[in-house]
Amino acid sequence: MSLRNLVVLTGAGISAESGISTFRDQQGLWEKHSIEEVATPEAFARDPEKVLNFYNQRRAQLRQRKIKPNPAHKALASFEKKWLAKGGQFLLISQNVDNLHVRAGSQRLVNMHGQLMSALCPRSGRALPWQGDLTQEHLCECCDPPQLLRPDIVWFGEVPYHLEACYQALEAADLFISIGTSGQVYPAAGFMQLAQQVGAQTVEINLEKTSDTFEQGYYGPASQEVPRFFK
Ligand code: BJW
Repeated sequence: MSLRNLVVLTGAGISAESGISTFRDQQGLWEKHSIEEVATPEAFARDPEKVLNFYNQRRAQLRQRKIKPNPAHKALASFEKKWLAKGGQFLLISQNVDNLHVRAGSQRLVNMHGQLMSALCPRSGRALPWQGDLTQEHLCECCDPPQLLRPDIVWFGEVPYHLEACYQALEAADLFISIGTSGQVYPAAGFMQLAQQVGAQTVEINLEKTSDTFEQGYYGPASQEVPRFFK
C-alpha cells in the first residue's frame, strides 16, 4: 500500500522531556489541580483569579529559556518538510497548548485545544498574542463594553478548534500516528477509530501502550522513538 496522507496526533507526552508536565501521569497537572477548579468555563466564571493564576504560572514556565523543542518536535518538523517536498499530504494535530511544535518549525499544524501564549475575547472570539500575565485588569479592545480577556484554551465542555480540518484530514488518511497521548479526552480520543474506519494504518508512540487497537506500537521516550520512526 502506498502512503500519501499522514495525520499525526500529539499529546502532552511529546513535550514531557522538554520539561512540561503532562496531565494524567504521576506528578501530572491534574494531581495538583482539580479540573473543575481550573479547566472549565464554570470555574472561570466562579473564580477568574484562580484560573488566570493557573495559566499565568504555566505561561511563565513556557517562557523559561530551558524549555525548548526536543528531538521529537524537531524530527516531526523536518519530516513534514521532506514529505511535502515529495508530494505527500501531512497534518499535525496537537492537543498541546505549548508552542514547541511551532518553535521546532512545524507548519501544517493545528492546535485543537488552544494556545497558552494567546488571550481570547470571549465575545468576539478574537485571539491576541499574549506573553505575560493575564489579570482581571485586561479587557479587550474589540467590544463595547470591553470584555474580560480569558486564556485561549479549550476547556472541558467547549468545542475544540479546527475540527473541520481535523476530520477532513482523517477522512483521507492512509496513516495515523498518535504520539504521547493517553487517549482519554474526546473528540481527539476518537480520531484513531475514525482513521481505522477509512482504512488508515494506525501507529502509537508512547511510553506505554494505551490501547490494544493500534496496529503498531513503539514504546519508549518520545525524544528517542519519534526520530527513529520518522528518520
Ligand atoms: C510519554 C512521555 C514521553 C509521558 N514520551 N510518551 C463522556 C464520554 C465522552 C466524552 C465526554 C464524556 N464526558 C465529557 C466528555 C467530553 C470531554 C471529555 O473527553 N472528557 C473525558 C475526560 C471523558 N471533552 C470535552 O469536553 C472536549 N469538548 C467536547 O467534547 O466538545 C463537544 C464537541 C466535540 C466535537 C464536536 C462538537 C462538540 C474539550 C476537551 C478539552 C480538553 N482540554 C484539556 C485542558 C486544556 C487546558 C490546559 O492545558 O490547561 O486539554 S484537558 C487535557 O487533556 C489537555 C490535553 O490536551 C488533553 C489530553 O491529554 P494528553 O495530551 O493525552 O495528556 P495525558 O497526561 O493524559 O497523557 C500523557 C501521555 O503521554 C500518557 O499516555 C503518557 O504515557 C505519555 N508520555 N511521557 C512518550 N516522555
